[in-house]
Amino acid sequence: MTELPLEYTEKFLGAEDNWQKSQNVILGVPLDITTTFRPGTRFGPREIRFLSHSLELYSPFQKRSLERIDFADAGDLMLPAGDLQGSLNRIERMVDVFLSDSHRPFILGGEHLLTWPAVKACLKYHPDLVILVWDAHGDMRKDKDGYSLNHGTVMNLIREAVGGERMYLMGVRSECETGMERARETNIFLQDVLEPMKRVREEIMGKPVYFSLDIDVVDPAFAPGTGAPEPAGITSRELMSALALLEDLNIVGADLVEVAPAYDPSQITALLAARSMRELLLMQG
Ligand SMILES: [Mn+2]
Repeated sequence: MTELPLEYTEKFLGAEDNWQKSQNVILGVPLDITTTFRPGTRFGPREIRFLSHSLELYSPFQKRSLERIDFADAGDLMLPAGDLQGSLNRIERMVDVFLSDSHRPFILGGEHLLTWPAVKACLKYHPDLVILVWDAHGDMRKDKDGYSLNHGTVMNLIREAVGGERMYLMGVRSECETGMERARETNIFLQDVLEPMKRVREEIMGKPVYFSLDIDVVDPAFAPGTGAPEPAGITSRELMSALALLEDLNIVGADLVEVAPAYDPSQITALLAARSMRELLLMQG
């Protein structure tokens, strides 16, 4: 495992340490290289894990406890500092290692570009993969200052790989004009997440789904700790209601990205992220 070094961290609430024995695996991916505005997502995984310990193991809504969920925390994937392509390759290989042994990855980011190598690995095992994204931004730029690998191009990279018809983008309220033209080739829903999820749920039921939750889909009032906050987002209650609609979907991989603790002095963003991850994990029971 020297090629894919894992760093020991505090574990997520209720997680086992031996990921080889668990079907569901949390992986921290502190990628923080291409952020265009405020950096700092490399500290996201650590902060989300820390805040997870303020939550209950049990959810009165799902009537399930993390104690009875088969999941482990593999720690953080160590990334070669400053080496973007090397980092992306390592993320893809790690997700591949999980999927090749029937583990289901739940990634804590990190910036949104990490979704690209994670999806690439998933496509090897699930060529009919559906991409479900909740994000304030379309991330549909072709490039940023000439560079095609960026957290603002990630959904365009995926669109070019899988085609827009298998992508469902929800909660979008910010994108450049040409990016919006590309976004219209996907199933894009502006502003809202809950109503679109009610409409789309049956359509994607049974299909292998990669779910990507960018915390900035939530209004900055509830989730200020992120690199590129965008006003007029969904509430934390709407996020929980929308997450409940993921029940019984065939999620083969997921990530939760863009938590940047430096702008989160009250830690509510990391706490909301931890709560979201708890709900996702409880659904795997
Ligand atoms: Mn975003």
